[in-house]
Amino acid sequence: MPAPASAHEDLLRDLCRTPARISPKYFYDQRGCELFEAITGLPEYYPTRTEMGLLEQWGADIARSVGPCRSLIELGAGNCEKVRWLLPALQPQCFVGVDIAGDFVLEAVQRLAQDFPGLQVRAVAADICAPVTLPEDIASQGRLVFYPGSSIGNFDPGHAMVLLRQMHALAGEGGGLLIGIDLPKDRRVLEAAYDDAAGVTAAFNRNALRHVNRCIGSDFDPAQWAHVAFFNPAQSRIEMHLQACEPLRVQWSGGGRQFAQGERIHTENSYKYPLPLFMQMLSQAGFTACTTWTDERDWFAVIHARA
Ligand code: AVJ
Repeated sequence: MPAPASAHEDLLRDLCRTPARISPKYFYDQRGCELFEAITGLPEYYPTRTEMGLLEQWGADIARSVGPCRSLIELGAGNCEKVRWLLPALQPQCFVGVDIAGDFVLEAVQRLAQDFPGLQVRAVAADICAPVTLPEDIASQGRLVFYPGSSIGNFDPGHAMVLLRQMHALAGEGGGLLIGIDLPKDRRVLEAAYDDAAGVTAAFNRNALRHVNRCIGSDFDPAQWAHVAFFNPAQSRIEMHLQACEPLRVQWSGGGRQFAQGERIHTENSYKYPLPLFMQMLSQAGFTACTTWTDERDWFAVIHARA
């Protein structure tokens, strides 16, 4: 699928910067979605497992905090596995899965509809960076926006604030937000989660180059790029980069550039916000009264905030 014109321009501009960067959204082509699914099952990758445990353990409590919920709207829904833990307790009439990988999420909501008879489902193919337009038949009342997985961590704090305000508007009056955030912790735990022994995260990182090749007709050779992941304590974030193993020239339709040996392309940030700071951000975005659930190690938090 060639990227739309403006996305295409963003990508070319990002590749020509120094240091170059590729937006993390380019991870999620079909193969990237599958690799991310594999990451969520890795022994080192604790976030998904920890968050699912919280949803499973506290589902009834979460449902009480949320109250009546007509439509559950998941942003970055992917394979829609997490919401399975919420549906029995929340009992919404309708589930809307929003994801940049449109075909992937469409198949996932169809599986949900089979497993939860009576649940209406919708799939929306959209980049959640822009305000999301929902299908017209989704009532404006009784909305719960669900943004799990700590995906908010992919955006720098200023951009995260913009997105939280958009989620506040999407939830609407009387609605709410249920969001998962990964918390700061021992850097060895963090770094292992983003540089696993089996090399799945490395494959996921390199796969972005294949996706970019299809989008702009470039000739990146993933084998020439090394996976680099480390915790940046000053910014409280994991950074992922691809590092050129040798001097390279990459060509694309209408351009190209040189990369020196060791030069990096920045592919992802994953911010780890301390809980009190994130609570402040929610309140600045217009949310009130929050309930928080954390695991016994305080590694991950699920937060319900009222719009
Ligand atoms: C999907 C953004 C939450 O930051 O942990 C996993 C993506 N990157 N391993 C994360 C990811 C490398 C993930 N999010």
